[in-house]
Amino acid sequence: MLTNDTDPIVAIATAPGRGGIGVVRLSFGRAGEAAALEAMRALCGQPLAPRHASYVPFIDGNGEALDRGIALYFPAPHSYTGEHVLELQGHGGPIVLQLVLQRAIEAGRGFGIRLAEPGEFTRRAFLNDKLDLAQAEAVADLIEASTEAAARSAGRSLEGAFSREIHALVEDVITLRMLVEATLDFPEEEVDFLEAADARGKLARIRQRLDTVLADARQGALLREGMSVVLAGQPNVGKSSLLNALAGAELAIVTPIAGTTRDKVAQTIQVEGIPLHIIDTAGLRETEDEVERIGIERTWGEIERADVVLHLLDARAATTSEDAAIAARFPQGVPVVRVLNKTDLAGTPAAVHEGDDHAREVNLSAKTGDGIELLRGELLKIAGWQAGAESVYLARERHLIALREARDHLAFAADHANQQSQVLDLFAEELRLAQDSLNAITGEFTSDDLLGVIFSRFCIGK
Ligand SMILES: Nc1nc2c(ncn2[C@@H]2O[C@H](COP(=O)(O)OP(=O)(O)OP(=O)(O)O)[C@@H](O)[C@H]2O)c(=O)[nH]1
Ligand SMILES: [Mg+2]
Repeated sequence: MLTNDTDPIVAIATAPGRGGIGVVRLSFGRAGEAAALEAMRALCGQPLAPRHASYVPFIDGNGEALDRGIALYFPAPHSYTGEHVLELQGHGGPIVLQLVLQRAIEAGRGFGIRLAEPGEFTRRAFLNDKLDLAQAEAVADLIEASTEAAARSAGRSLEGAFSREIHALVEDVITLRMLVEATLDFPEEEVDFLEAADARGKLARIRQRLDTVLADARQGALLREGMSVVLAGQPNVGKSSLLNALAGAELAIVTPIAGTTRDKVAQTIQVEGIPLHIIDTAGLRETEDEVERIGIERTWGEIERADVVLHLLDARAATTSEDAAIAARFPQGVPVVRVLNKTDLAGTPAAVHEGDDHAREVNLSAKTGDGIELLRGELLKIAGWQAGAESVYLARERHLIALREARDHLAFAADHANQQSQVLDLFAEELRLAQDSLNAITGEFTSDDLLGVIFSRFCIGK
């Protein structure tokens, strides 16, 4: 849907449900100050001093108080959206907030107010240069953060840490581009140019810097998205026991009966702030049982989608042809960790090592918990997590894609610079493309479609 970015808008800004305080927010768009004054008179019975907390009744059409609370008026441009904004902080009940909202719509009919769409306040903040696109996304990520690490790194992005890195990279690319473009006008100097201006050295430093940003951003994306870890193996090897051990709760049913788990059981756990989506599945074997067969089909479906597969085996038994057949069906390119479970029965110590085929192997006991730490460590390693990385900022898949694009363009530029017949205009073109990719992150040049996608995922009122 096409939004008009200048309409006056209103929404309940606090979460649905009951709470101490509930906020109704109005942003007046093109209707501006006149509309703000009209709304203040209609809703609060008086004009309000800018940025002062006024304790007033919120009144209905008959002058009766619906609620009483704090009203705040933020004249443009010093507001969240950059427009004239009125905030009514009343009591946090769903009905009373609905009444205040309806009253705001009624009072704003004259100047065309409408309900805000999801993320529309933040979209305006972006359009009015209050936030860049990466910061606007960080607002949503901060609200959605499910771990402390994710919240802290979203906070850093919102403060502009990520955007500053991107801007610094763009600045460096621009400086190099200016050098090149200037030389393009004097073709006879082309050959000397790369030497004289240390263009190759400059490019190499930019590429190095970009790699660091990309590594940090990858960590950030991990904090946001997490990793799905599928437990697979023959019946009775202890998959459900391992899920329970990792989660620290009796989530899945554990019995000595082979074929206990039929349907998948999933639980998200946090390891060093990284969400790991652990999925316990039906044991893999030939079966006549219709229900179990469907469960096994689903197991394979989960394995196809996994970021990591934990192949569980019994530490007491030699690897069987069934185990080999299971391993052969694992999808290419997905990391697999072999977990040799029940070390307490096998009488072997907990350990982690590399198997004959270079796959990682962890010996542990889901029952005693011995070795579970080693498995957590392996999972973090696969995730590429660097412990103690303080500077991580929350990033999204979109940012990673743009950073990788920029990295590739810079690599092409380096190729051009290193060829015998240095093709300066191609060198310049790759730099320009790299700059475009970086700019897309902060939203300097971003299509309307992308904005629509990004902001529609926000909650209403934000
Ligand atoms: N001693 C010991 N017993 C274990 C261990 N892990 C699992 N078990 C036992 O092995 C049996 C099977 O465990 P489950 O966790 O249900 O195995 P599963 O792989 O989920 O089995 P299915 O759901 O049938 O595929 C249960 O009796 C568990 O108590 C372990 O580390 N040590
Ligand atoms: Mg099970």
